[in-house]
Amino acid sequence: MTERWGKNALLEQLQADGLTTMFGNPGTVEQGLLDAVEQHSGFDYVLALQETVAVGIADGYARATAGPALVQLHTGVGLGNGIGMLYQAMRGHSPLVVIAGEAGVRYDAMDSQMATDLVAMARPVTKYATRVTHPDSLLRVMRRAVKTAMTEPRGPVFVALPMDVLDAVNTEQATPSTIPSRAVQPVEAELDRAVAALRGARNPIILMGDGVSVSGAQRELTRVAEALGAPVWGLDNSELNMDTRHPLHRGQLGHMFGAVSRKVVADADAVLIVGTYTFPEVFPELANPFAAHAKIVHVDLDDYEIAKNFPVDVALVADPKATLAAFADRLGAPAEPAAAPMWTPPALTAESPLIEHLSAALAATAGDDLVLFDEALTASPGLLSHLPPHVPGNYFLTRGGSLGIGIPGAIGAKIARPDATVVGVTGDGGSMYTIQALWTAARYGVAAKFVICNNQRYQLLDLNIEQYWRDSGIASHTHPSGFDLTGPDISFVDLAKGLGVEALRVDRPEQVEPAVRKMLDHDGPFLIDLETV
Ligand SMILES: Cc1ncc(C[n+]2csc(CCOP(=O)(O)OP(=O)(O)O)c2C)c(N)n1
Ligand SMILES: [Mg+2]
Repeated sequence: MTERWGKNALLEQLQADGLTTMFGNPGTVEQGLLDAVEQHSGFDYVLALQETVAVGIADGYARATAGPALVQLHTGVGLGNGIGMLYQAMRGHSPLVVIAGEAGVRYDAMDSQMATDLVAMARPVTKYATRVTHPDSLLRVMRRAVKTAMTEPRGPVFVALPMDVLDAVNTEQATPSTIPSRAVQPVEAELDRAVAALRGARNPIILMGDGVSVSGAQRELTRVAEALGAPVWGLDNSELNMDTRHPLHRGQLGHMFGAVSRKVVADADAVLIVGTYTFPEVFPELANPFAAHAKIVHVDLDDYEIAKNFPVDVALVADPKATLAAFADRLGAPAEPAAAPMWTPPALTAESPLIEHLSAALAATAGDDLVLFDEALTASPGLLSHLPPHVPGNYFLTRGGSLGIGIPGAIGAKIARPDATVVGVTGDGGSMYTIQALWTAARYGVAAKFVICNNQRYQLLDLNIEQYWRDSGIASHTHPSGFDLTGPDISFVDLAKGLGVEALRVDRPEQVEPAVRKMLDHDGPFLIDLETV
């Protein structure tokens, strides 16, 4: 039996699981662990200056690798700062393995400085939250945490690590965590029932989400859509689940108002829901929006999400890839989807918004290895106008409704995929939640690129309140002053430079192309402050 300190055993365990990059922000109760990280070969510590940033970078890294990512936070105060970003990681099923230090189990009864119930804090924003209380179960608990994070449906996990547990002698053996396969296909009779419900529908529709991309089922989904002739809508859809240029791809249902989704699904006589819940909106319809005679088939690995709000006819807890392939075969779909989708970019004129010019310039300059981290919000349609997402793994949309992922997410993606061109696009509002992430990019030479869509306002809030006024019969009037970001001007160029990142302001169409070229040619992180007023 090998004897070493718990903190060293922990690093061996993390290494066995390939978790050798630690995104974090330290404090005194993690000093022993960080000391060990420095001395243990093969570990990288990536310092973030605020915990939201650490979680955001890890989230981008996990999304770009489709694997787990390790986050170290500083006890309750650090975990508290990370909670909002952890919420979006949980909604997005990111397998983040979050650890936080604590003074020690021996101090439990003292209720002294920094003491708090970390597990209770973490529980609502994680799939599993626990605390190691005995040195003999440190690695056992870590393996359970990694397994839980990585088992579909995936999600963030949290482990509190008291210092006296890490400083005790540990004799456990480090060994890779077991990740159960959930590549399960329903039995024949269930497949037949599902296909019978869908086949022959006159007005079928498909509602898809990220369960498709997690399972790598894009091709199978397209085969089924083509066989049924069903339009496909994205719901909990933040990655590339279907080529957005495909003629059957209809786009994204909004995340705000259930009335919008109701209109889309009301006339369908067959609905295939796959890899999403219904409906991921802030103000969803309370009444069942599906037609009474509609046949509903729901395929997901997350049993909790199936029939969560409305009954379905055929409910299959199953892997989308295997199941959709079986559907497609039964429906007689060819093995491959039809020929490459036809798509032509919209015309660009001097009057087009600058974000469309930027989209066109990026499309002309960057290749298919362009990875977009899209937190552009109201500028997102313009951003995608010449860059319709179509490569699996190269498009990441913000999720969970929590702002601030644009810059750190792009940094995490670039750390994960150093050879790709990674561009994070965010707003003047969204960027300011995590702007200090630029410092981390500069410090580690992470050559991600950033675009701030600067309209000097929280425009989405302006649009939403106008909708609220319309729905409530309230006459339009002055918007709340809290939606307005004019004065003082935020100088993103100065901010970026102050944090070590080169930057340019762009406010005229003719500046866009040279600025994009300069950004992509620059061999480090680079920021464009783009006027989008
Ligand atoms: C952490 C967090 N705080 C506040 C909000 C509320 N919120 C939603 S959209 C928005 C405005 C975003 O502004 P910006 O990023 O500039 O994009 P724009 O709406 O102007 O396109 C705000 C504040 C949120 N979603 N998340
Ligand atoms: Mg804005």
